[in-house]
Amino acid sequence: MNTHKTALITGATSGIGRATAKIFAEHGIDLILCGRRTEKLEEVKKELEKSVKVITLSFDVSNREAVFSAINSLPEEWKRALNLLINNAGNAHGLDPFQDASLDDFDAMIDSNVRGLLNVSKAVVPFLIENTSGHIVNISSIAGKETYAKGSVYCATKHAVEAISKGMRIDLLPHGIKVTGIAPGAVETEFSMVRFKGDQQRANAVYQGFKPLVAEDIADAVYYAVSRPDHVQIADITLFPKAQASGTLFERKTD
Ligand code: 8X3
Repeated sequence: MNTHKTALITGATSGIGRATAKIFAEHGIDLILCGRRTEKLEEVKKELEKSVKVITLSFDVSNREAVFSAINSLPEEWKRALNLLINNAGNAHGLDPFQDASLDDFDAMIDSNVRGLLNVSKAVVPFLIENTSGHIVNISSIAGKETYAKGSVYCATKHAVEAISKGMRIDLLPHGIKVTGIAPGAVETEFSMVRFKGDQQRANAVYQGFKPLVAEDIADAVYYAVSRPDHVQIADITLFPKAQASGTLFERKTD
């Protein structure tokens, strides 16, 4: 069994993906960094290739052909080494009551959070099986465990991620591939800026009056999951800021 780790991370240009790439590099895990923004990918590569081998692949996870052609174009030695998949790419678009929300926003979330995760996983899993070891970490959300107001379809996509993680864990069992779902609550990243389409005020309000999680906190949980002894499989991690108790319950201080 190959004990050296090589990880493919989606959404590696920012937020949780980028922080995960960083902590992996600190622990000697070689990296296949994937994202849409080529310049950003190069920037992360430059920063991390001082410590580990890094290769970049630029594609949109929701574009099936682009996903398969990029992953299948990996050099043979990278394909043979690949044993970790971090499905991180995903976003929320809008926070509106179902009756007011746009179908375009629904499509965008289904495309990145569900179709994207499926495309990348289907392209990578054959290599994990071939390499007889592997671990998939799917970044879910508290929205995968609860449904909250104005979040119907975002919550639906993350519920899908939860179901896919469970299904993968069952079906990949004979292949010795571990599957972990990580479900964060409020994490301060570009997430809210994307959800609110660049409305800085609305984005800031999400994190007002309490200390949110930061991307590094989630990266830490991802690294914990992938660094357990071989016989240990972390199925689920749900993590909140100290000031959060559910998808919607926050203890905010006003000053
Ligand atoms: C992001 C966290 O609480 O906005 O997935 O659903 S939340």
